[in-house]
Amino acid sequence: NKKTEVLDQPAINRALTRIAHEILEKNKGGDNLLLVGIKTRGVPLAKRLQEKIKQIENINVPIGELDITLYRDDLAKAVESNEPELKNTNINVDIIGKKVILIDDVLYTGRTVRAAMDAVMDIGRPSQMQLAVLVDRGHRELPIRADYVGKNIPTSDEEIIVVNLNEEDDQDEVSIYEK
Ligand code: 3GP
Ligand code: 5GP
Ligand code: MG
Repeated sequence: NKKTEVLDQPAINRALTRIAHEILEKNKGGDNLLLVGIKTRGVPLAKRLQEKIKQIENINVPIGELDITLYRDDLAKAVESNEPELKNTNINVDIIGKKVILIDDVLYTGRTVRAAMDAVMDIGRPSQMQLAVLVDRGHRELPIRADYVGKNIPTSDEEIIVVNLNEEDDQDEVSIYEK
């Protein structure tokens, strides 16, 4: 059960500051952006990016949230057949024509993001979707990549990334655990 810290509080903050600048650079400002956090920890990350964009350009970018949970069939099925599915949506902004930036803590197989893209498309057609993640741990099973990455952390299947955020866990820390 070995643990290695990969990002401490200042490093997480710097990565998010950089991503906020990258979002503004790529989109030539904050017009028509909508930040959508994927629960649980994508939501506080979206709020932090919203705050940083406010500090940098003095604009208020709207945010929304999606709750996508790994769907587990009650009948004992193979683990591989479990697919993430939408549980709840809270987006009180018109999505049509918006540039939606999905935000999650960890990108792994890409299946959560695929479900999130479906959920957004069901609500309304955005002009674009982009993806920001704090950690990309590799092992994609779908052709999905992030536009903004806090840190690439190549992992083995035996390792998991633990993301602690102040809002949920009373500290900011990203670590690798060996199972
Ligand atoms: P999150 O809701 O903040 O994203 O999936 C529920 C929680 O379990 C996630 O928190 C995530 O941090 C944690 N987790 C750790 N390893 C895994 C994993 O391999 N898959 C999933 N889906 N979640 C994981
Ligand atoms: P994916 O659907 O890409 O396989 O997994 C992405 C989702 O699962 C993210 O919401 C993320 O929170 C969670 N996840 C997958 N692997 C890990 C991991 O190693 N650590 C953490 N903290 N979350 C993970
Ligand atoms: Mg997550």
